[in-house]
Amino acid sequence: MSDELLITVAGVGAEVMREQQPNLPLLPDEVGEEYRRAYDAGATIGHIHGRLPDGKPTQDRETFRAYSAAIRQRCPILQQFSTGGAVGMTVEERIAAVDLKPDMATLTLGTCNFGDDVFENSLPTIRAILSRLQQHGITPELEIFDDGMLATADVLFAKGLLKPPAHFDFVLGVPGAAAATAENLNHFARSIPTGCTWTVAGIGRRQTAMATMAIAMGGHVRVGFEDNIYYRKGELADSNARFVERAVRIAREVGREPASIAQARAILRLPAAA
Ligand code: KMH
Ligand code: ZN
Repeated sequence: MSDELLITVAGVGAEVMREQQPNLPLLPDEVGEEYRRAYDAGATIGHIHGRLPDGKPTQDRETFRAYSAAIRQRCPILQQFSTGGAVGMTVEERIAAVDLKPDMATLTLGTCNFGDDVFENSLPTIRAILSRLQQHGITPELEIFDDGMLATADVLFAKGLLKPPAHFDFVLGVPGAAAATAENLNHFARSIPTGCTWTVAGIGRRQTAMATMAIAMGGHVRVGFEDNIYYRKGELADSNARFVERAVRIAREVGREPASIAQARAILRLPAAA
């Protein structure tokens, strides 16, 4: 376990709309400012989805290029592109921007229900995304929404397609996938190979409880509008940074400091910055 805490800000997502969360950033400068505020508050990884100005989700390369530049202009937060995109997107759409060579990109290790929809990640889809990431030398973050996805990780490790240690993100609380419970978090954290690191993304009102458990267990934390729009019951968060600030306060109470960018690179086994 590292004492330093990785905090990922997932500030945009593909599902939440302005009608639900008026502070959702959509334009590049809005995204840049929002991620800069989150970085100033202690976040070291920015998980990025694309949106058109009207809020429609997109994985278009030019949108990612503009977001990436707007963030980079303002702060050195590590950039992690989503390859999950939004449900229903084709694999080619989902990976269209990875040739921009972000610091990391997500790789979901299985199909699951996603509310009324299905988030499709068959083995051929996983292999196609992984191969594109490897072609560009991009470190994947392995997204685990359900127990079976841990078994898929084992298969990929056994076949040598992935090499431990890897970094996992346990996304707990999506309707139709694994619930955000202490039992599931403990089970997931114990199921990954020795030396691997992990983050938890608790969905909805379980975000803070899951983050608190992860902080105590030696894991890492993801917060932001993609997963949760309320600061507390009935109160919309006025920015993603509020969630980061709260994670930092909780971490400091148990003796953990937010990681610096250099520490985050070391924890994630990313190459040192050029
Ligand atoms: N929007 C979800 C369907 C990822 O970023 O890699 C998928 C997702 C996962 O958000
Ligand atoms: Zn995402």
